[in-house]
Amino acid sequence: MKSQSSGYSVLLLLFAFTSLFTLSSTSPQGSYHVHPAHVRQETPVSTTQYPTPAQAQVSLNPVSPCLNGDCATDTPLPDTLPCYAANGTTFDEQSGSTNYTLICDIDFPDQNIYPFVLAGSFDDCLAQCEKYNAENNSASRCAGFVFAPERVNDSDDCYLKSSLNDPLPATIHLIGATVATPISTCTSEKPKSRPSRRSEQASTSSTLVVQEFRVLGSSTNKPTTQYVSHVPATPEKLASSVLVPGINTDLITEYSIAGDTGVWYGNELLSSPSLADMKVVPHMSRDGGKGGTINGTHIFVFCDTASYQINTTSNTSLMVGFVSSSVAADDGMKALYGQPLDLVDHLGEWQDDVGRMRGFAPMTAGEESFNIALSGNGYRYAVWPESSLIPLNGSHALLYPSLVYDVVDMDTQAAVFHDLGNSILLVSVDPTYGPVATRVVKQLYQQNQTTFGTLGGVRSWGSTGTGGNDGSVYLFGQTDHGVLVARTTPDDFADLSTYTYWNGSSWSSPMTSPSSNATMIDFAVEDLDVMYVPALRSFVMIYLNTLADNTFYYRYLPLDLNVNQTGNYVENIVTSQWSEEHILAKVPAPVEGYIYAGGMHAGYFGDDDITNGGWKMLITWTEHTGENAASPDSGYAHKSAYIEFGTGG
Ligand SMILES: *[C@@H]1O[C@H](CO)[C@@H](O)[C@H](O)[C@H]1NC(C)=O
Ligand SMILES: *[C@@H]1O[C@H](CO)[C@@H](O)[C@H](O)[C@H]1NC(C)=O
Ligand SMILES: *[C@@H]1O[C@H](CO)[C@@H](O)[C@H](O)[C@H]1NC(C)=O
Ligand SMILES: *[C@@H]1O[C@H](CO)[C@@H](O)[C@H](O)[C@H]1NC(C)=O
Ligand SMILES: *[C@@H]1O[C@H](CO)[C@@H](O)[C@H](O)[C@H]1NC(C)=O
Ligand SMILES: *[C@@H]1O[C@H](CO)[C@@H](O)[C@H](O)[C@H]1NC(C)=O
Ligand SMILES: *[C@@H]1O[C@H](CO)[C@@H](O)[C@H](O)[C@H]1NC(C)=O
Ligand SMILES: *[C@@H]1O[C@H](CO)[C@@H](O)[C@H](O)[C@H]1NC(C)=O
Ligand SMILES: *[C@@H]1O[C@H](CO)[C@@H](O)[C@H](O)[C@H]1NC(C)=O
Ligand SMILES: *[C@@H]1O[C@H](CO)[C@@H](O)[C@H](O)[C@H]1NC(C)=O
Ligand SMILES: *[C@@H]1O[C@H](CO)[C@@H](O)[C@H](O)[C@H]1NC(C)=O
Ligand SMILES: CC(=O)N[C@H]1CO[C@H](CO)[C@@H](O)[C@@H]1O
Repeated sequence: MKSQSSGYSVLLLLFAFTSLFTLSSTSPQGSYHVHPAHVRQETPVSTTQYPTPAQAQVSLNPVSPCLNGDCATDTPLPDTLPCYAANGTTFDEQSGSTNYTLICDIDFPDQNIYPFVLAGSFDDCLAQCEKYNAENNSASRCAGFVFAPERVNDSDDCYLKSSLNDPLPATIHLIGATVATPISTCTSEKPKSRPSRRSEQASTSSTLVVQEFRVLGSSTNKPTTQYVSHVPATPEKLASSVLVPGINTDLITEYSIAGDTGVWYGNELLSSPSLADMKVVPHMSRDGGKGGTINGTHIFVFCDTASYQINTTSNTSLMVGFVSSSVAADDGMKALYGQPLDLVDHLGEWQDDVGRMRGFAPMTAGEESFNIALSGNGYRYAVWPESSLIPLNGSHALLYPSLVYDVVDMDTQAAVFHDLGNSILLVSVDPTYGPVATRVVKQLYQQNQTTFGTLGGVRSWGSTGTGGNDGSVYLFGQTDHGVLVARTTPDDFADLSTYTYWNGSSWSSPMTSPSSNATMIDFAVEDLDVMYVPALRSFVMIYLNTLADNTFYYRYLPLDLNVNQTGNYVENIVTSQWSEEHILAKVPAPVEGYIYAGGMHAGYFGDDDITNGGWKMLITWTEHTGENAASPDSGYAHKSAYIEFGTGG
């Protein structure tokens, strides 16, 4: 099982730059003067070692397969291109090994690998970045670079960047390029472009402000010490003719759900299950971790999850299980006391007493059989829940996990993810066995379609009020230039023909094209939550942009919107004007990479929660620890923070 490694391979587009201030004030043209601030970074800033094969695949991966038909065509190299033409485009570097995204006139201060590099051209600067990575691929990475064409052949015209935090506008002309970097299996849709800086004024004098932001720390995993003693269903073995590499969507749509996948919550095979002790308490390493609240249970849903058996006598670890999704629930409400979350894996998650998991999202027999036969060779189907829970009613919520065909090059560990649309999970909580998902639709949207729902959605409660079964369900569709919105009803969400799409003026049946400009917001986001905030009588969105800048942002609709809770109040998200962008929280930069899978955990603070009339909000995200997945710190850290809002004048 190759697993945790491919867990490392989604790329993100990053950016590169140098502070203009530093550039212009400390590196006058023709001078070899070196500012102390630069000297500080003379040696590569990060010397993190990648201890496992899984993590060693931090190599430049090819940019994602062309999704949704929005592939950039190869662009001429930008030395001669005007910046506005190059801004944000992706190009295939001549070597054919790496795709870059160009960003003009933006800098990332204080993250230079060297004080500066002399380069004869943009191409040369790019080549130095590649050379650095070729030679130093187990130590720090060149995440991108900026080139100052006006200083060409001066000493300080090329700056290699070890990371891409805090992008700032530059005050001299810079052409930067950012390389694709592996990040998370949880992110099958890659960031593709920078957000527009269009600023929209709220049409109100009141503003929403952040009064407090406190990082709580890394969540701990507490697996149960018991499991449901049952004989697992024997996996179906398909004919060898279908167990061959290559996309075959019949494996998704034409087979029933495999009996040994999905959380065990009781079935006809075992009328009186008995609980038995686990022989070992497995160690977990897992990606993602957004969630939400169902009738008082706070659940967290993860993507690729490995479980390990740690032998403390021999000091060895053995991966015993690997599933493309798993689930845990809050234990003890620690965030109420300002502490990191404790998460517990429930009884129904275990296949056996040594810690093999059944997975959260049920797999079809086609997907399962294929993975058993071919995942060792680098081919597998994955079902990745990536959004926060979309409330459905008082007992259920929805998730629209993406369906992905993952191909890993077993030599380089480079992974390519083929987006195969999405699926629908109906999620509830079994009092004994824990959170459980039913895969009510095997494949909803298909390859090359906008996967409405995978980015999340928002519930519009009807006349029976919060938790009822009327009203509408709004679903977000991620594109490289913004977010489209679809709508369906709580009765008909499993029937794609009931979905209508916002086309800029009304809800109409034909699916909006991925290039449609009828967006709720006209910039790309990596993660998004939109919620109604009763205390404001308005809506708030929180999101991570595609700049990998370790920052949560928020926007809101005019406060005291004339929303009528019993009307179609959520429609305001496409008809009203969102405010300009505000910073919700700047998260300390992780040891490695940057934060992702950032979301709001709706309802954590009960009546004080922002979604229930209060001002408090729990946010969570995931980052890489730089550690071995089997180590006590695991490969991923799921973190949380407490936010308190207020209003300003
Ligand atoms: C670069 O991106 C383009 C368009 O997305 C794609 O066709 C090409 O194969 C990519 N090149 C590499 C080396 O990944
Ligand atoms: C490039 O894009 C950034 C961000 O949108 C913008 O600030 C900058 O002015 C653009 N540069 C050019 C030359 O168009
Ligand atoms: C910069 O230097 C390179 C090699 O030294 C040379 O080929 C190139 O013509 C120079 N460029 C300019 C603009 O002087
Ligand atoms: C742990 O390792 C020791 C020493 O190699 C071995 O004797 C023991 O059987 C192992 N325990 C398990 C549970 O595998
Ligand atoms: C176990 O292995 C780790 C890493 O190889 C080492 O740092 C640690 O000291 C070892 N512990 C024991 C008890 O041997
Ligand atoms: C919510 O949970 C309680 C038990 O804690 C249960 O009595 C109630 O029926 C549940 N509500 C719904 C809508 O399922
Ligand atoms: C919520 O919706 C699900 C799916 O339609 C349904 O099975 C369940 O009974 C509903 N729960 C309530 C409390 O109405
Ligand atoms: C999606 O697009 C790719 C590339 O254009 C194409 O090869 C494939 O057949 C398309 N798939 C579907 C289901 O339309
Ligand atoms: C949106 O849909 C409505 C109703 O189907 C139609 O009349 C209108 O022309 C559409 N607008 C656009 C911009 O497509
Ligand atoms: C969206 O807007 C862009 C820029 O104005 C334009 O090039 C594009 O054609 C528009 N897309 C559609 C589907 O109208
Ligand atoms: C909201 O709408 C309902 C139904 O249209 C109406 O009966 C009610 O008076 C409205 N409430 C407010 C506060 O406008
Ligand atoms: C090409 C390049 O920049 N290589 C560097 C790799 O790292 C060592 C030190 O760790 C530098 O000395 C090399 O110059």
